[in-house]
Amino acid sequence: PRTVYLRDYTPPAYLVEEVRLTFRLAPHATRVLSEIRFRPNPDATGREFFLHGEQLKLISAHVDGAPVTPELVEGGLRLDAPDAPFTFAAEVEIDPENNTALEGLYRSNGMYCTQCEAEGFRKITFYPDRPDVMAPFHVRIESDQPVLLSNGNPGASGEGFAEWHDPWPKPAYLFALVAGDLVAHSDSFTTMSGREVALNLWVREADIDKCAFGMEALKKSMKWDEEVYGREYDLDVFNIVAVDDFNMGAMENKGLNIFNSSAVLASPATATDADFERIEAIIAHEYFHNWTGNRVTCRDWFQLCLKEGLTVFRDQQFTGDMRSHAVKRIGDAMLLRSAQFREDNGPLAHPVRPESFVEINNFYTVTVYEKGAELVGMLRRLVGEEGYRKALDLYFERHDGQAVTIEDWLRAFEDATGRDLSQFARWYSQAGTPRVHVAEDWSDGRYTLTLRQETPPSPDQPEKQPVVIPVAVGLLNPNGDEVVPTQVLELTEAEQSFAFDGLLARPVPSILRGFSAPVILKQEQSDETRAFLLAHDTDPFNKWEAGRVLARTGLMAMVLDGDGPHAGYIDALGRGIADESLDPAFRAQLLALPGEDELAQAIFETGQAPDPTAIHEAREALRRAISARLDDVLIRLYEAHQVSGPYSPEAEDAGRRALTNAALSLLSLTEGGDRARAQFQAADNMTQQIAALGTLLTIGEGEAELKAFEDQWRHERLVMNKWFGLQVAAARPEAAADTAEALTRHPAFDWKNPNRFRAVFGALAGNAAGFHHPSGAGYRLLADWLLKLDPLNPQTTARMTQAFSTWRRYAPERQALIRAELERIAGTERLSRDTSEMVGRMLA
Ligand code: HT7
Ligand code: ZN
Repeated sequence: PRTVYLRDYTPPAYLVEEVRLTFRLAPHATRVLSEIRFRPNPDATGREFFLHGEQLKLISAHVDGAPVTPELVEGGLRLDAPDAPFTFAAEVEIDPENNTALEGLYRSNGMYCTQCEAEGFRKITFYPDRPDVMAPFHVRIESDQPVLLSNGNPGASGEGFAEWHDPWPKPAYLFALVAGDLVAHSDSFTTMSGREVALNLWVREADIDKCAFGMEALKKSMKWDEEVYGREYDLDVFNIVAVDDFNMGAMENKGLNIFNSSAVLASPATATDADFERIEAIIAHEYFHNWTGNRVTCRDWFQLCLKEGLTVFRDQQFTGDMRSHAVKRIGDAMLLRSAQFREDNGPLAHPVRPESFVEINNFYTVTVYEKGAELVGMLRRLVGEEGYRKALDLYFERHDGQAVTIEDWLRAFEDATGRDLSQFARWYSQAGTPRVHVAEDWSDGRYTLTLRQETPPSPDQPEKQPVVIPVAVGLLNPNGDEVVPTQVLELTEAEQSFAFDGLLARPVPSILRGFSAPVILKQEQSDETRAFLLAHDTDPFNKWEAGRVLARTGLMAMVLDGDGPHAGYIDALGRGIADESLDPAFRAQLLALPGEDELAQAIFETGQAPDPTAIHEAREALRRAISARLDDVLIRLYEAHQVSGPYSPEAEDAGRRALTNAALSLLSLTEGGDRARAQFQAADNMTQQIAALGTLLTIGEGEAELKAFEDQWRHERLVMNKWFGLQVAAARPEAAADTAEALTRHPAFDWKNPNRFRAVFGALAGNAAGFHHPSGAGYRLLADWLLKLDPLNPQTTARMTQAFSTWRRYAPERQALIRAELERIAGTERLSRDTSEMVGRMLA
């Protein structure tokens, strides 16, 4: 397969003035008629007329009304085209029913829907399927399905047809069409200039009771984008459709967002607090793309972080504003460290702006999204809130209607703020997580912090240059009072010192406050200092971080040195969770121990091979010790923070439930399952019900409740995904693969549905000790199923191969087992381009 390089970019030979599409929908033989008005691009370097097209049956083609016979080549067609404006028309036939890859036009539960990002439009018709070709679209849909939707504003409609017009020029990846038997939850929004926008959330009739929350989230997002970014919506309607078969979370198609039903449907009985928060964030994310992605789009797919990093940053800000900034920041940092640092420090490492790809779908990664968002956050920290808003205003004003690059983005910041960002630009091109080493000096009343940065080599990048790292620092005196409030030190050199004068005593530093940069801090610190910061730090992130580091180092000592649980840590934790001045959601985060994968990576960083079994046992032993030593506090927390009254997914109640459920899970280790059983019986919402069930399964109980849960929810597919996943997640290490395998034989295991497949196999990969069990059964089972899925759905398969990406961390026996599975996958005939690229990179 061909590798595409950023350096090879050339502008399109022809631009599109306007597109007219007619869809005659039929399950196996949909006809797509296109009329595309082209004009030569004055900025092009060549005049070759090439249209992308895949899996299309060409029925006829015309240029300016005259029949033509294009040359059909791999990936599209070629034609001798005029060096002047002309209209190309084509009729093609496609087979949505047999489209199992869920890319292009496909069917889900009898409804027609599309997914075109990144390169799916070429499976719908012949077109220059590249994001720098933007055009207004007219669409006519002919079908007997009752609801017919496309992008933009509605036009004429009648028996068996509907027309849509999207006046805003857009790339083909934002095209969407939906046709199905759907009902709408409708509302409206009045924009800041007084325009009325009709809002509809389209779902299957049985799901109409799960729409209210998503609709509220949409209205909040529209208002927030006006207030915080000055961005107004620009069409008469905004439609969202829920679809069961979907490869990712949701898609921001212009005026017609398509959502994985798991990312939009929620009712108190069927969705957890975490689901509600995720749904609010995804609705916001897709809506925010209307400006950051749609009105201003990417020149090419290498610039993906231009829209994704920025839009993730915006949705993070939104969630912080709606809920708690501190709790959100901790959650984001946990995700970055667990998933992005893992990617950045392994064989799949790539820059936030990659320089080559074989299959672009493989680059919708945590690096592009989450590290991409961190880069926006750092820019904001460096230029300040006001400078950031000025830069964004300039970016929108300058580039509205354009397809642009990271250079354009950074230039808007430079021009708006006068700051030189040439060194900052390295963050976009250099892969790997920088390490920042801290050295301290205290003499004659002067405190000096010396920071040294280094970024380890990554694939294709042996040498790294220093980057600009904003390090937010505050200083506390020995009594725990803050003597130097937070200031941002700019680390630009390989090594740099920063002095603080006028201090009466040697201070305790609180470094990288708010997790001000996506780096790994290397700092010698005693457990006493960590406990001191856990008690006194005024920065909520670093307060939490102090507890996290205490837990992590204690756990590592248990695994590596055979230590017992550290009583000092448990006591400091007990004081933290009992502190009523702290938000319950924050205290729930204090109670969450580092995950097994995080510990594996931390041990690997010390130069040793992690043993997932030993890590699991140490973590369980620490949980039991916390349960035994803090049982009084935990019981008090559990009882005092119960939520009374009707369920609300808002942050305050959700925080109380997070705290009581964390306490419940720990308490059950010494108390047994009675408390959890009682909670399961009494639960009137999914958060309480599933937390109780998970607690029971983890202690080897809950068989009856598991059955009752299945009986209650067998007709709710989103809830059943939880039922499938929970059993695998809670399985003992030696039983995890068998549990997953048994579930694949359950009649409701619809493996072609990505949500169901991920429920079982995502949970298997997430059960670290189970997946890495020395028998190798977890590896074999996952590889078997990935090979089964690959011919049908390469995108989801390739994504899930990442479970194997950490293989080089482990001892030789485990490495050999994983390597054998990766080689088995790589050696399979007709493996998809997607999966082949992923396993190839992992084996390289
Ligand atoms: N921009 C979208 C990314 C995407 C996608 C979504 C659904 C299915 C396949 C997809 N491929 C790429 C989602 C987003 O970031 O908002
Ligand atoms: Zn996005």
